[in-house]
Amino acid sequence: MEDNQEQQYGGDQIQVLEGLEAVRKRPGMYIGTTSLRGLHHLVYEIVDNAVDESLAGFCDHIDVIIEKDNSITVADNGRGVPVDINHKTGRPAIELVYTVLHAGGKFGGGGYKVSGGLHGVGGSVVNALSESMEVYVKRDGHIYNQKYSRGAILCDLTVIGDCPENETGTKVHFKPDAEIFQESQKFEFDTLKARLREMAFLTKGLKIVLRDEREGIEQELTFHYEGGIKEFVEYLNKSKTSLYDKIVYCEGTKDDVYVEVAFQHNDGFNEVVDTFVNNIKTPEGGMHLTGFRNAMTKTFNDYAKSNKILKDSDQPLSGDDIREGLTAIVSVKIEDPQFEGQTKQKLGNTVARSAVDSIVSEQLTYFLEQNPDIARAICEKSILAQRAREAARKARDLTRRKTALENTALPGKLADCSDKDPKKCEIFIVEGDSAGGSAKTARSRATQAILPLRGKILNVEKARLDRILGNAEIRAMITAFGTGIHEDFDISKLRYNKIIIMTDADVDGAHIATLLLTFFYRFMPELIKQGHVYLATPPLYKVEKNKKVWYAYNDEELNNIMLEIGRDQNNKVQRYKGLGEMDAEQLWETTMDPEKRLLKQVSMDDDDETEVDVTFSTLMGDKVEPRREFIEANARYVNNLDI
Ligand code: 28G
Repeated sequence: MEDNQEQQYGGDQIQVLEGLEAVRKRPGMYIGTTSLRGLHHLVYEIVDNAVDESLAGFCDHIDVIIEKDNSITVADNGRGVPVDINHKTGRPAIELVYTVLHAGGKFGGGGYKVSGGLHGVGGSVVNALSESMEVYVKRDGHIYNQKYSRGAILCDLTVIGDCPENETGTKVHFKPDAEIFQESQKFEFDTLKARLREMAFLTKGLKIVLRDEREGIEQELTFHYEGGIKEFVEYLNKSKTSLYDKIVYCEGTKDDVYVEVAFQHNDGFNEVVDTFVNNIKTPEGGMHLTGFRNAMTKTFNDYAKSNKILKDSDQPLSGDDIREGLTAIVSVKIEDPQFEGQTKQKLGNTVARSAVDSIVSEQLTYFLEQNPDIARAICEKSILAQRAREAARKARDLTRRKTALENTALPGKLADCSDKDPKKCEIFIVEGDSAGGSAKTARSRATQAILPLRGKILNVEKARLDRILGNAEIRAMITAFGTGIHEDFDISKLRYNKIIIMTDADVDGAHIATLLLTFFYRFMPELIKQGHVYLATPPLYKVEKNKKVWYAYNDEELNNIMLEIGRDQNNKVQRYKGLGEMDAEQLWETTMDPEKRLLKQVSMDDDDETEVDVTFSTLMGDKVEPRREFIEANARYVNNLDI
């Protein structure tokens, strides 16, 4: 047997399989990108297959291990990939799974991956992009193994041992190919954590264990939610005060679409509705979301009318009114999902709309009848929202810049730039009038605008729309940016290519920056997603020696400077406490001059959105305990802000 294999797979006989050659040539077509994101995608492809085995009803445990050498092991306790000989090809079924490129990948090649009980198509793609991959299967009392490398088969499927008959499962170990993933081959625990947690929420009863074995950073987390998406909603609302105790839950199958919806209102004002198709997030929504919204609007209006909470002569509640403070998960499983829209992240199947609409309408109507207190609480909150929305509409009209002729002036405190080409322009949002003054003097007038803010801006996590839009600082920003907010948002109207937050390098400054980011995230998230938002980094120290000046942006830099120039009693080290301590010239030189300054770009993509939402509501919401936990858990990231 051994000899035989040597003959078959020795040296020059090893060849990359046709099809997998294409994957190595154009990896982007199959995993989107070869950046860090693509690297993590390999793990999801393999885990998806294990989750499919769980959805088929045969697996309730998945282990995901980041090994010491940054390779990955995934193991499940499912039936084990079939090992019997496929009659058409004369090869074991498992070999085909890992060496034949299956039709349709998520990122090209026509058609889309169908997860949800059908076993994904990613095994061969991961093989193609791994310097080594081994698969182990326990089935029929045997342990089988086959090895691959860069899309080639290294040996035939071999029985390497025995096990009890009732022990079954699949284990895949792979090491991503450094030739492909040139940017980095280091897995990030937190990135895997977020996606695996989401997977576990979406697959009730499934236990996923994530373990990091790397030296010095060993850790392990278990995700296991018997309540599934009900617990997902609970998790999203954990930093918020819920309006009622229960989680509303609807589930059913119609026209072969399996529908699951869970929601709960909180006493806040934001709407968080995350939608999924076959466990894949659909950031742009689509038919399932439309069906959900229709059902909510119709059912609550019907209820409010028939229970005399709304009179016939009253304005009906709008969808937005009913969804104020709503946290919801909509998850559908469908045989042949059609993805549409610019980024192919929007569900197109109309059958999903009618399925979600009818299942939610029917079960929600019943729920409201059974829970009149909850029904009333939601209706009353919606009516308050309706009134606030009317007031906000009036306030908002003030923030809409009309045409130049109509003379809705830019805010008085804004020192605008003279160049009218937004691509060349930037705006500094500056903490405090005095720093604002220096910035105005220092700036390059043609392309840099300055908007000073007085004190702390309003915390938008804790205020309703009418109050937020009544706030002068917030109105000034909206008018200055030009884009409008929420559904009025139009990126093509953006008046500055860069929006730069410039605050003191201390705790208050960090707080103000967080308040501003919260506002941008809730009202104009595209500004962040499209990379228009930046943080200025003023220096922490100024060092002077013999009339020469150095600036240090952190303690390490300060040390380096001191080493370079030598410690000497003529050295003068000044610690900047705030922007106000710098004169205009220093501010320009250290923080504003595009040639010398250091800007940090604030980034977020759709993958991060759930976590970003939880983070903002934890940091800015009204519950103290989750915030304390968060700060304790993340304290290592905060570097001595207030020495
Ligand atoms: C540990 C890492 C990832 C998997 C299974 C189980 C079956 C399977 C996987 O079938 C589809 C191919 C050829 C029939 C299905 C076992 C039916 C009966 C399976 C995994 C079905 C592949 N018994 N577990 N694939 N075909 N776990 N975990 O990949 O004929 S993949």
